[in-house]
Amino acid sequence: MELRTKLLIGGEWVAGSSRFPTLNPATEETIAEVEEAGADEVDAAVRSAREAFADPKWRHMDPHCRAALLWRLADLVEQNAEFIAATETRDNGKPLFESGKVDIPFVVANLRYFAGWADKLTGDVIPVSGGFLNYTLRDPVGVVGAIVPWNFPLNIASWKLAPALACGNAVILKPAEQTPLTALLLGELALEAGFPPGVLNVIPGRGPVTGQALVEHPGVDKICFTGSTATGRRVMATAAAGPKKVSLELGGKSPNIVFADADLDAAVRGALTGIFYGKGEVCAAGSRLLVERSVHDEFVEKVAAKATSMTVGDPTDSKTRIGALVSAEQRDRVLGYIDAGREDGAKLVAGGNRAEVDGKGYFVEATVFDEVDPGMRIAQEEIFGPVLATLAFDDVDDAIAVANHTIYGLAAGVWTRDIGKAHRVARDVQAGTVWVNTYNRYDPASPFGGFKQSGFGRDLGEIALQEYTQTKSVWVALDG
Ligand code: TXE
Repeated sequence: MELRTKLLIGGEWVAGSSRFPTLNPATEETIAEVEEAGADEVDAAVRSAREAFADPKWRHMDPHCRAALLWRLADLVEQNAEFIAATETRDNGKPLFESGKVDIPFVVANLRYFAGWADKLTGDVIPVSGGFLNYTLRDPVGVVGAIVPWNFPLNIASWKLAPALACGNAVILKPAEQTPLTALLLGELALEAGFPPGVLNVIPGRGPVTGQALVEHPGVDKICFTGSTATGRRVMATAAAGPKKVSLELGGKSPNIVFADADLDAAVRGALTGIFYGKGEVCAAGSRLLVERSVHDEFVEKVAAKATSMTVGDPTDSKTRIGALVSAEQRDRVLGYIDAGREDGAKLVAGGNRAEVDGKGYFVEATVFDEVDPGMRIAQEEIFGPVLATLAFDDVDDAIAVANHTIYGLAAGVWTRDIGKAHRVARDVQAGTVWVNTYNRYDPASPFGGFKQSGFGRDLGEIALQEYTQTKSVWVALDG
C-alpha cells in the first residue's frame, strides 16, 4: 500500500478545494499534504452516497453478500495491518505496539463482528387486533455522516462504518484533520474489497469546514460523532435544522475507584494503564484515581514511582510506553492543565514537564497529582493527556458521591475483592461502562457510550444496529 492524499468520492480519488499538512507529532515533520473537502466536495460526496444508497446493487444486495464484503474488507485490513499500524503511529504519535497489537486487530475483529449481523437483522410479527397481519422491517437510515476524532483514528471509524455498512447504509467518513491517513487507506481497501462506488466515501478536512458542511447538508440522514462535548453540542444544534438523527460519544472524566481490600498490585497496574494507555488521549481514561483513605498514601506512592519510570519518547521504540501527544495544541492544552493543578494547590508527585526527543516532538511526562480536591479543574475537566488526579475517599457512599461529581459519565473502574461492594458501585455509578478489577477492556460485542454529558447512543454490540436502522411497521388486511 501507499499513502493516499486525495478524497475518495464515488469510487474515484479526487482533488479537494485546498490542502493541509498532516504531521508526525513525534518528529514534527510533515508526512503528507492532504486534500481538504470544501462545501462543493462535501456536496459531491453526499450526492454520490445518495446514488449508491438508492442503487439496487447496494439497496437490494443479498444481506449475506454485504456480510461477505465486510469480511473481505477485514481480511484486507489484516493483510495490510503492518503498514496501516505504522501509518497510524506516524500520524497520531501512539506507540507502535498500541497501533499494531490493539487498534488495527480491533478494526479487523469489529468488521467481522458486524459482518455477522448483516444477515440477522430481523423484524417482528406483532399480534395486533382485527383482521390484520402486522410486521416490522428494519430499513437502513440512508446516508450516514461519520465524524471521528484523532485518538483512535481507524478504530473509532470502524465503530461507525462497520454497523452502518452491515445495515445497508451509504457512509461518508470524515476523519480528524490531525489524523486523516488511515481512513484513506481503509477507503482504498473498501474499493478493493468490492463495495460499490459511493457506498463508502472518505473526505478529510477541518471540523468547521468539512465537518460543519457535512452536518448541515440536507442529503445526510444521520450523523454519528465522536469528539469533544463542546463540538458535540454544536453538531447537535446544527443537525436540529434538519432535523436529522444524531448519536454522540463525547468526553469523559472517568473515576477509577480503589478500595483498601483490593489486590493492590493489580490495582496499581490498572491505575497506570487506565490513565497512561494511549497517552491519556482516551475518552474513557481513568483520569480520576479515587483511593480509600487507609491505603491512599502507600498506593499513590507506588503509582507515582511507576509513572516516573515510564519511558516517554519515540513511538516506534518497543520500550516506549508514552508516545507523542497528537499536536502542539494538544500538548499545550495538557501543560496548561498541569499549571492549573499546581495553581489550585494539588501536589505534583510525578512528571509535570514537557519532553522532547532530539529537541522535537509533542511529548509530556507521565504526570500524577495527589491531594486533589473534587472541585479542582484537574478533577472536573477533561485533560486528554497523561495526567492523573488522585483523590481520597472514606467509604462506599463517599466513593460513589465523588465518582458521580462530574458532568461526564462515560466509564468507571472499581477495584475490590468484595463482590457486593463491586456490584453496588456498578449499580450506582453513573457511567456507560463499568470495569470491575480491570480497566480499558473493549470487545466489538459489548456496547460503549455515555451517560450525562458524555453523550447518547451506543457504539459496538448488537445495540449499535439501532443507530443505523429505522423500524417500518407494515399492515396487511387479511379479509379482502
Ligand atoms: O475535538 P473535536 P478537538 C476532547 C479532548 C480534547 C478536546 C479537543 O478533551 O482535548 O476534545 O479536541 C470534528 N462540525 N476530545 O478539538 O473538535 C473534527 O474535525 C462538525 C475527546 O480535536 O471534538 C474531528 O473530526 N465536525 C474525544 C472531530 O470533530 C467538527 C476525542 C473531533 O474534534 C466540527 C477527541 C464542527 N463544527 C477530542 N468541529 C473523545 N470523546 O474521545 C470539529 N469537528
